[in-house]
Amino acid sequence: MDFKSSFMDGMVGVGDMILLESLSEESLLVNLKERFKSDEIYTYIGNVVISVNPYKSLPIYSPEKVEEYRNCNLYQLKPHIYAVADDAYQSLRDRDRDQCILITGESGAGKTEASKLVMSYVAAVCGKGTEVNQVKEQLLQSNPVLEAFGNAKTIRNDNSSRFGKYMDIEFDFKGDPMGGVISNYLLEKSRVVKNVKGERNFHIFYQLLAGGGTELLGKLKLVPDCSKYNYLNNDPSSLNGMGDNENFQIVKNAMEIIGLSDAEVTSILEIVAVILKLGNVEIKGQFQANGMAACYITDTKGIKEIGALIGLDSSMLENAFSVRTVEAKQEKVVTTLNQSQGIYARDALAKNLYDRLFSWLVQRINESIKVSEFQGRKVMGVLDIYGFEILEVNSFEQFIINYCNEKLQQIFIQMTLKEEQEEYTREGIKWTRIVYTDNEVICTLIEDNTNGILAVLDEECLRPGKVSDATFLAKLGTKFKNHKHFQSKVTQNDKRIADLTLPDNCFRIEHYAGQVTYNTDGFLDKNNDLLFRDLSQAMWNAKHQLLKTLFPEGDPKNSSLKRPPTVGFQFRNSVSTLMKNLYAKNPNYIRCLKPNSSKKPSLFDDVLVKTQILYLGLLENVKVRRAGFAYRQLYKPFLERYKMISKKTWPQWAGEARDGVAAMMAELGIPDEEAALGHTKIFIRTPSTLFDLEDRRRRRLDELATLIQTLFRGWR
Ligand code: AD9
Ligand code: MG
Repeated sequence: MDFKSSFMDGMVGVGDMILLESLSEESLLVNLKERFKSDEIYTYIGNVVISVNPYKSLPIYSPEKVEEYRNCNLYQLKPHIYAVADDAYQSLRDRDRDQCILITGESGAGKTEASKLVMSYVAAVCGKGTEVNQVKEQLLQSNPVLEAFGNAKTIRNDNSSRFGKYMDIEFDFKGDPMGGVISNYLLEKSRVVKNVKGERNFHIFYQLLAGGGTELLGKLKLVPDCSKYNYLNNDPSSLNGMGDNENFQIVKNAMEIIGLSDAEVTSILEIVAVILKLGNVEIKGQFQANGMAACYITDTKGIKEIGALIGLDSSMLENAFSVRTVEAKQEKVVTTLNQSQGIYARDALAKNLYDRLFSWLVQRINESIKVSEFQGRKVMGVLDIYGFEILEVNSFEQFIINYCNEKLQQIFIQMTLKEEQEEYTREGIKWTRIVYTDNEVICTLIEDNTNGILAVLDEECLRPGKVSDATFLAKLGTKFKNHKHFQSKVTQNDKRIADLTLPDNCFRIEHYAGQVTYNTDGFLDKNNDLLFRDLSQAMWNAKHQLLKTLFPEGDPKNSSLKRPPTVGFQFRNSVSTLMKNLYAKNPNYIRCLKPNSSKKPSLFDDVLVKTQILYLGLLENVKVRRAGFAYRQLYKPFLERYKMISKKTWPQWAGEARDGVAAMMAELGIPDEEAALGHTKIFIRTPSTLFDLEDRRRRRLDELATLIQTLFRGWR
């Protein structure tokens, strides 16, 4: 066993990759693989924890494990997510520093599981007592509810989060949890109306049908059979083994714990039922006597059931699916919708209903778990947000998701550097500037207020006249034709760039994580996200209280309300708020890796993992940590480990640990610039110096063992 393996006793591979001897993407990969094969799924880069999804249950999350990691020093035990959670919690409680836990990684890498492990660890180690326990229960039970409504089975993950989530857990001065606040980001609402082979709609639809029971389903006029609903994917392979019935009971129980009343739960489920029924409303096309295309609803039974559920005359709804009223210069102009416009209106309503219901649910949970201002408030924020996505066809959603990841990478680099700098300052060590790859130029390309891609998109959405995805793309082409991270084929003057393999309707961005080609079809529509006014007015007219509150713009009093901000604009603003929020806290990172694409245990796909190492910027991360000082340790444990290699400190050093370490370094001839002495820690610049210390230690231990054996033989 060489140094690398023995540094932390009983360790497979290197537990902290800062100490890898040779540094390359390949060496990180080999190390992670070696550890994964022995079920060591956690590995550090300094205080960042890398987690490789085991796809099987490991015996490492027991209450005994929680006890082991409680109040331990990050480096005393094997790398574990609990160690990071504990470090964050201790720092919050004892050093009064707000914390954030940033969890990143691609779909299926284990972010949501990681966030739950952190939450359950913190819940296990923080305060006790009936009231505190109730708060903990509510915070934890928000997970199954939000997962039921916000997660779905996808090809990549059976329980994929289709929204971004940031949760602030609030503690009092003693470190007891008081409550929390959840923020949600951009739900993938297109899933409500779109079937993809092998994927499902949001879990709640199937859960309700499987677990609702005769009485409830009877009231909602639903049948317990997914195949009867057009919005549900009926591919049997996607339905098996999901435990929908059991999960529905769990979700109902969780809603009760959170404090939702029976009436509220019924209201929520009524809206879920309405959405299922909307999917079955069949819209056909016809021509009117004047030759204009129009549409009509073939079977009015479904629409009557919807009307009955929400307390609305179904003719109003029928009307909203077949005409559109536009007000121009105080005059109302009514136009008929053709079949595809009618279908579009129906689907738009279903998507909007679901999206608004989801946001309402988050707000409702917040009402239950929020606490009024109190003194000594400390916060731990947990971020579980969609990872970087490169799909076969990348659309507006991927653009937004990847922009968010670009920002997270930026903040990751900035905060790692900031943290390094702060630690050096705290310890009184001379600061050395670190060279690193900056992705600011890509962030600016996307988000710049006037010249970014999102700004151009908004400009196109708000511009009167003939605008389309194509005019948007052409504008981008002209604006960024010389940008080194942007490529497209067509410019405004329709000058084609011949040597590009890009399709005409696409642009490409060179992200920090790799190239992504975005198809602009639907960009304007998705960014606008407009709901025909006839639909929102119909919804507002319903007697169903919850439904009514979801459509405030349907109130005639609000009809002069300004156009709602675009999706891109809102997202950019919420990301900016999030970044400010994170920046003010002490960061803790969990970076999740997915070992294979088939969700199988014990399978490690080298190519797949290497891609993730690359785009998570792990090598960059190690380099940044190593650029200043690769290794640091408190004086006492350092002296304990190495005291045998110096005559001055062996067998015992009587004075201060710091002086002992200084004496040892002087005796070994290690220069100041290689080993800097801070106020509480020693900082070692290059790993080879540490390897050398470790070699000396091992040789010395061998000598001592031989000596003891000789003595022992002598005695016999
Ligand atoms: V997505 O971007 O929301 O699609 P996540 O959140 O990164 O994705 P998730 O946490 O849902 O992935 O993990 C996917 C699946 O991997 C889980 O449902 C578990 O079956 C499995 N998993 C993840 N982490 C662990 C773990 N620590 N131990 C065992 C795990 N299984
Ligand atoms: Mg998730």
